Amino acid sequence: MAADSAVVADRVAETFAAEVKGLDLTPEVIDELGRAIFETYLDHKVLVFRAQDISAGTFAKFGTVFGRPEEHHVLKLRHPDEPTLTYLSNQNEPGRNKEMKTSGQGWHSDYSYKLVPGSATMLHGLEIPQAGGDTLFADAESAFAALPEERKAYLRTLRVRHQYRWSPDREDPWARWKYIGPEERRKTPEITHPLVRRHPDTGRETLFIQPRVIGSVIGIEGMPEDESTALIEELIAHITSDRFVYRHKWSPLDVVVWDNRCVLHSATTKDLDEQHVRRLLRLTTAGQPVTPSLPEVGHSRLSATSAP
Ligand SMILES: O=C(O)CCC(=O)C(=O)O
Ligand SMILES: [Fe+2]
Repeated sequence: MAADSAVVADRVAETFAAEVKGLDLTPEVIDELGRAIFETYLDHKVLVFRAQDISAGTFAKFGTVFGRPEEHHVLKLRHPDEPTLTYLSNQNEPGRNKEMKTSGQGWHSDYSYKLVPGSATMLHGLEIPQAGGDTLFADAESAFAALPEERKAYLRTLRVRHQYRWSPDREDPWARWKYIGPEERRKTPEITHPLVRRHPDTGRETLFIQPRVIGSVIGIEGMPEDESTALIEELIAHITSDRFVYRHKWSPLDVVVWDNRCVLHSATTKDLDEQHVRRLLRLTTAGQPVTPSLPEVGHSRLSATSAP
C-alpha cells in the first residue's frame, strides 16, 4: 500500500513494526505526507521515527495524522501549552502519585476498560536512559490469524467483561475501590467488548484481550471463572510469544506510534532505577466502540451485570 508513497519503512520484527527512514517530522512534512504515514501505520501497526528534534507543537500536530487527539481530563498532567500532550516520567513530578512512575507496566491496550477504548498512542522520548525502560509490543492480529480455523470460529462468539482497576484478589475482591473515589467509580462501570474485533480501517480481525489485573479484565462473559481465567492466560501467552513481539529500545528523540486496536504493549519501567531519568511526551487519539467480527456478537456495551 505504502510502496508507491514517499514513506520508506523497514520491518523491525517478524510480523509487524517498522522503522521509517529519512523523514524529519516538520509541520510541512506532516501536511504533505500525513496520509502516506497513516497508511504505513495501518500496514505495520507500530512505527518508529528516530532522532526527531521537534517542538511540543509539532508533536501535537503529528498526532492529528492518526485521528482526533484527546485532551487529558486531569489538568495538572497536561503540557502547559499543548492540552493534548501529557508527560510520562519515572521521576518525582509535581501533582503525580508514585504509581505513575511505572504506569503502563504489564500487557495492555490503552483504555480497554472504556466503552470507547483508545485508538493510536504516541510517545516522544525527551530524556532516555543509556539502557532499560524499553517498551514491548505484541501483534494480537497476527496471533489471531495464526490460530486454527475451528478455534477462531469459537473465539469469535465470545465477549469479555472489563472494569477499570478490577482486582482478582480473592482475599479482597473490592481492592480497586482503594484506588478510586465515588465519582471515578461512577464513570467506570462494568462493560463488555467482543473478544474478536474487526479493525475499523483495515477490516482485519484481532484478539482484544488483556491480562486480568493489568488490563482490568474480569473474565469471559457467561463462563465459569476457572475456565475463563485459563482461556485468558492461554491467549495472552500466545499473543506475547516471541514471534509476535517487538522490543523497542529507546534512543533520545525517538517518536513511536502504535495502534491499540490491534497491538498490546507494556512498559518495563519497574526494572529501571530512578537515577536513570526517563521522560517522554504522550498523545492519544479518540477511538470507536469495538466492532465485533460477527455482527450478532454485538458492539461494546454496558454489562448486563453492571451494578449501579
Ligand atoms: O512507558 C512506556 O514504555 C509505555 C507507557 C504506556 O503504556 C503508555 O504510554 O500507554
Ligand atoms: Fe499504555
